[in-house]
Amino acid sequence: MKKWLKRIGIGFACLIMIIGVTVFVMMQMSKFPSSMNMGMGMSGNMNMSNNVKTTSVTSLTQSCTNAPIKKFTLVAENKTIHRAGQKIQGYTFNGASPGPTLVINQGDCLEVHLINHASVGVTIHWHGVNVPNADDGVAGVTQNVVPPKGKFTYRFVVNKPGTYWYHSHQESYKETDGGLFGVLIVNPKVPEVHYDRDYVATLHDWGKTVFTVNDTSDGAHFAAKPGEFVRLRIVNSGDNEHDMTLVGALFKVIAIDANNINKPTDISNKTLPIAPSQRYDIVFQMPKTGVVKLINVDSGAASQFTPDSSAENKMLNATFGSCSIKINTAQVRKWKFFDYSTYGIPVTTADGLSNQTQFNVVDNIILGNSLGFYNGAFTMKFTMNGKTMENLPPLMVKLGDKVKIHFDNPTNIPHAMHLHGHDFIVLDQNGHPMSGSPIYMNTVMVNPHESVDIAFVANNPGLWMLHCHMLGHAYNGMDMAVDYQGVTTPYRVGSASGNFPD
Ligand SMILES: [Cu+2]
Repeated sequence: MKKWLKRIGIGFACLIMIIGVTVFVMMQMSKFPSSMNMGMGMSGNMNMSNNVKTTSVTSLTQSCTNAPIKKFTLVAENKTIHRAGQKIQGYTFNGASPGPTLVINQGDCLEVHLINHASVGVTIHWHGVNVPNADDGVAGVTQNVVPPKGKFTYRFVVNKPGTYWYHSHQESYKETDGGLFGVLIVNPKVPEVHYDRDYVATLHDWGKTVFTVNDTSDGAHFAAKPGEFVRLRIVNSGDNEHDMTLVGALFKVIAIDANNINKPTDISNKTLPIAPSQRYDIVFQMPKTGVVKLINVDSGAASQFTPDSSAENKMLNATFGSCSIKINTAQVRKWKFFDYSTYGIPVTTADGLSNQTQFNVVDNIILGNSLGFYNGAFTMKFTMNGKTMENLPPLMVKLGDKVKIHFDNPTNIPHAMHLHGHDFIVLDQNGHPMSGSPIYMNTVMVNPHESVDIAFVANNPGLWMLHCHMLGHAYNGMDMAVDYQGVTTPYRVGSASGNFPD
């Protein structure tokens, strides 16, 4: 009997020891110290020479003098969102998800009053807009998180027309995925393309089984008459690539990520692989039969939901016009992917970037993943050059630098790499230079076992994030900073401030 008690005692002591060690290890492995200067990276920036003038992100704002001011109010709230028969505990702007589509004109000053009625801190990041740094909406880098009952005003001029979107950049894997996003349309001063109808299709993932176009999981419907030209702005606000194809009409891809394609040609029987956070603007003419369908033929997460892989995922479909159309989905699934590297016609770029440019900053980033303790759990960590965000030094640049980044993905997991504050040009894929229109993006997909070279001109001083827009990957480590020399931030990331940008 005593022997048994002794054994139980030893067992109990061992158990306590194991729990103690686990808690200690998890504390050591938590992502952030209680306060971290993320803008400067963990390595700090102490070797900055004394004669470099410092500028705080708080002063990197923009005057709206002479620009027409367009005012909007966005109220963030907790809300139960009903999709596909499920009740999702999510968040809304102005009671809806997506939030309101904000429409302004090129050259307008966008003034947005964020009012936070949600139970969590919120910010707004203006995805794809090259905002002044103070308006970038990254909690702990460009501002403090707006707490429950708090307010914040974003104010900046938008000079480039196109399709953009906005979303929270505080715990974005919860808040953006949970509904805090909407679309921003900037109309050009001089019309660039003719269209009679202007529609938005926002593709969103609600967990692994529910998908929506705008606010519906039953397939969206848009009115359009035979012969009319339709501009469709496809925005992927979700965490997965979505493979979309148009059936019933030829179409042109006129812009990717609000960057116009030079001389786009007609496309048929091709599938658009739309990466998380990307925007594809397409234009098509309604046929005489009066019906066109945008259908989803994902080979990724959405198709795993589709019980029969020869069928399309109807949640992510949209119909234009009112007749019915019979689609041989098995056939459509065989269509090739649209290849932006050969689309359109080459032309000299406004910023002068090309494969011939002499770059004065060159960086190589190897995307990876490994198992380990992170965010207080044993999980898959996502890394750049083997490191997670708190250990990644920033890429330091100065105004006017010509910067080239080589992304290499030797893994089986795709990554959608997003740079804040700049448009970057895609120079090369897997060692093959681009042969069509210059392609500028805000997010580039780096597929498994592929490499991509991008480049940008450092023309927007600040502290900018470079991260995977598969927000679960960003949450698990795949973030770093591109920092302009001399720019500092008074904000901190971590539990002391409550700022958690991803
Ligand atoms: Cu990723």
